[in-house]
Amino acid sequence: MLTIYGRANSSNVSVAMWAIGELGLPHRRLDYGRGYATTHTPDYLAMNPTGLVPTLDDGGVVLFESGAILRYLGSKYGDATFWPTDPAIRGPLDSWAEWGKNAFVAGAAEIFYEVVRRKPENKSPEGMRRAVAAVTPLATMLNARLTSRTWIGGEDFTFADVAVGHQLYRYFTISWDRPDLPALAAYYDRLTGRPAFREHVMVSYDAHWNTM
Ligand SMILES: N[C@@H](CCC(=O)N[C@@H](CS)C(=O)NCC(=O)O)C(=O)O
Repeated sequence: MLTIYGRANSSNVSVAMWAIGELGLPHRRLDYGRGYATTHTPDYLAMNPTGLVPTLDDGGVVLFESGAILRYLGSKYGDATFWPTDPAIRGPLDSWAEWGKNAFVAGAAEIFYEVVRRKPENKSPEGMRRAVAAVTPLATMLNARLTSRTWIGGEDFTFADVAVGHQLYRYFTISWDRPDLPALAAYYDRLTGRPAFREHVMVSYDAHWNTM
């Protein structure tokens, strides 16, 4: 039985939970993090010295960093489609996974902060312009990748889709003047057809309004 420590409304927790859902793994998730059980205890910090969520405990194997958790789950429990064993196939997918968890997350988070998290008194047209300028080239790059593909790798859904796609629920449901990127929009539609995406990624972000 896997244990995930982390609140369901965290996008990083959603990476771990979506992977768990796709792989059909028995698990329990404990509500830790902002608004729930504190992570600032010696016991939690011994598992995850960052004091952030998620943390995974798999029978005493303890990991933090959602990208590392995704790769651990893929390599231990994924089949050769979700987690290709051939480095020549997995490596290029991992480029997208790494980009998704770093560059795309950073750009998408800026928009989410501007629209949802910032208190009205901390919002500014300049902040919004900066956020749009940050995310638009990234979304455009993703759109180009998806123009001729069903999933990030091609015909098969893989770990790279989890690393890239987990930001898209917020990206497509917050209110902003999104660039017109049809392949990206179609990809998001396909993601919403996946039960594990609906359960673990399409989670209310109401608790995030006006928190910074
Ligand atoms: N790079 C880390 C970032 C983790 C992170 O920033 N987690 C946020 C939630 S998305 C957090 O723990 N926030 C504080 C809290 O909930 O107490 C990862 O990918 O796991």
